[in-house]
Amino acid sequence: MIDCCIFDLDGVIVDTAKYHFLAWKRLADQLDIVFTEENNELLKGVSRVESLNIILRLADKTLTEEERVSCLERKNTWYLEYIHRLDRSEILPGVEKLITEIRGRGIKIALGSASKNAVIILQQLKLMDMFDVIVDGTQVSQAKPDPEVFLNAAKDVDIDPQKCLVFEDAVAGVEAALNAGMYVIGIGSEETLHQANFVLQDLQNQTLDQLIERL
Ligand code: B16
Ligand code: MG
Repeated sequence: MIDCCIFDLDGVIVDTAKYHFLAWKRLADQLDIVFTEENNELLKGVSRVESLNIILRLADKTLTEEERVSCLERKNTWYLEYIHRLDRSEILPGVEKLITEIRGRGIKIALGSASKNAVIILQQLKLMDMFDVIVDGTQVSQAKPDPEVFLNAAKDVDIDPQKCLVFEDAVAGVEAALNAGMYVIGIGSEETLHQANFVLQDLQNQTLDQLIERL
């Protein structure tokens, strides 16, 4: 029934949202925009460019194209300072065990992330070898909830979308998986991710058989 598992990165494999927040907050402070952790929820699964748009809209602020590019560069430089300090202790509970089990059963594993920093993050976590295919923000033109990122992953491993299972923490990501015709397990709160086949708080103590049984 499932021949490929596709993992989102931020919020599923590692909690980088806190580093995105610190970097966006630093930028917002420079721009005199109030930006809270609650606002940060709006940025989950959303591309870097669209994240900046959301922050600017919060304060009804417009920037020139040149200023926007400079903001995006500054934010990413600060974000990368945190990412370069990431290590394996930050892999979220249960993730590595589940991925190891899936690989052991000969099921394909892909990454489907909006992040343009996905490869650096996987390298820091020493998880690169676990993935048959990596599709990230450097390779897609349409952001989630468009299904492009997940459909490309399925195509690259040559598996029918209907036999793919996606793990996602963002509403836009859950919608992207459903738009791709895939199964999706939400990681996070039932309240926000209710469109998923089902929702788990995290991947701790989960086996693939238990998950498939609930789909
Ligand atoms: P970057 P995911 C997404 O990753 C994050 O959830 C989102 O908050 C971030 O803005 C986006 O990546 C772009 O990240 O600035 O590194 O290119 O959850 O799709 O793995
Ligand atoms: Mg995510």
